[in-house]
Amino acid sequence: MNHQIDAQPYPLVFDPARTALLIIDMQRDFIEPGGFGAMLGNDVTQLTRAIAPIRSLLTAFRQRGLMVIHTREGHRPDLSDAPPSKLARGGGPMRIGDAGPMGRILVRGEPGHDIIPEVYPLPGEPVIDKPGKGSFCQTDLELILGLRGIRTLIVCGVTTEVCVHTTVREANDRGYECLVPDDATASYFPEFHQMALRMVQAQGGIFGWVSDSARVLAALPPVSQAAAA
Ligand code: TIU
Repeated sequence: MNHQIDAQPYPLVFDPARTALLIIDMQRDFIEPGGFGAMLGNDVTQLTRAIAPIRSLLTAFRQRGLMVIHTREGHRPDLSDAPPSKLARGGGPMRIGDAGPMGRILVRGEPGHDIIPEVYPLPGEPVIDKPGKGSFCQTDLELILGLRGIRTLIVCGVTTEVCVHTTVREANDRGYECLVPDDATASYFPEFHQMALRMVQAQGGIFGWVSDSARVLAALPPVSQAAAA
């Protein structure tokens, strides 16, 4: 059954059963001091604003039995999947793979690579480990979405102009309809956040739609109706 989210540049019509909440990289390495985000010289406190809205969406999707997918950016411990160009970036004394206060930076299995407790995945919720910024590059995300018949993605997480934006662009080119809730995404640079969301909705929705968590929540079916569907 179709529902409608109040969004820009125009309302998004969607079928909840064919919609997934895609939560991008809510990892300690980006959100807490001492991780990859801080290593790049960023003020990580800028990202905390997205936690509560994401948690609301996550709770609502879980209550209705709708699909939830989490992603994590990171690399194998031997860094064999990390391009030398990526390893060389950053400019500071620390590099991906170096030991920091939350373990080796951006390495799978390390404490900093894990998702923050507030939005931690439940068993049965797919977690996509991705080596790059986009969630489709060298992952099985498209296979998982296809098997569930997903056509619409509510994309939230961090950071707006990097991994969220790259994922929305990749998804849009693959035919998925993407909506980004403004308050459920965040950037180390508020002005980049704003511009990134303007880019999504510009030109008649060149990459997708922009809305906010309250409007997404208002458009979801009642819990009982979703459970019965
Ligand atoms: N640096 C930055 O803004 N973001 C990333 O490196 N990865 C993600 O956005 N997840």
